[in-house]
Amino acid sequence: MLRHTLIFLVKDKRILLAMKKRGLGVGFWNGVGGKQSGDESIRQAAVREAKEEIGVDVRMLRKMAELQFTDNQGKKSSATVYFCDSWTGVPIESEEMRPSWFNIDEIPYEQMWPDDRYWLPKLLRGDKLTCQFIFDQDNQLISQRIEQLKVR
Ligand code: 6OG
Repeated sequence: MLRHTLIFLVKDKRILLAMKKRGLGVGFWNGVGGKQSGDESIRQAAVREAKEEIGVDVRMLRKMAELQFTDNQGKKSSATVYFCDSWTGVPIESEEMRPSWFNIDEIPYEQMWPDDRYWLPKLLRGDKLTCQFIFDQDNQLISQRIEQLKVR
């Protein structure tokens, strides 16, 4: 299964989203992240992607959610979601992503993956979740299941 990472920098009621400039999810605001590769752990992948995509060194990742996606072919992928409130460096644009700060009550869900509106508000209230989403051929959400995260 393809495993992805997602990190959201979160501080003082603001959240850092980044506009995906190419590839999967182009045109959507999202956390920063990408595919786990080689023999790295999922946390190592998350750290590496944050550096590559917005130039920051993240510290103290808080695991907030485990998302599972199934596409219309039945193919499954996952995303492990972390919040981070401690990092060094200033987020900068890369070839892949353009970062921008948003107030947590002004998150542009209409320009994000359609699943995000169901789990991100809960994470921002402190919930830790396990979620399953099924998409149809037009990338519309056709099924969802959201539970409290059990395994850490
Ligand atoms: P690269 O292809 O750039 O990684 N991703 C999703 N994020 C959300 N919020 N919802 C989805 O619903 C997603 N599917 C994929 C994971 C792609 C990035 O896009 C995220 C990765 O961070 C289906 O390596």
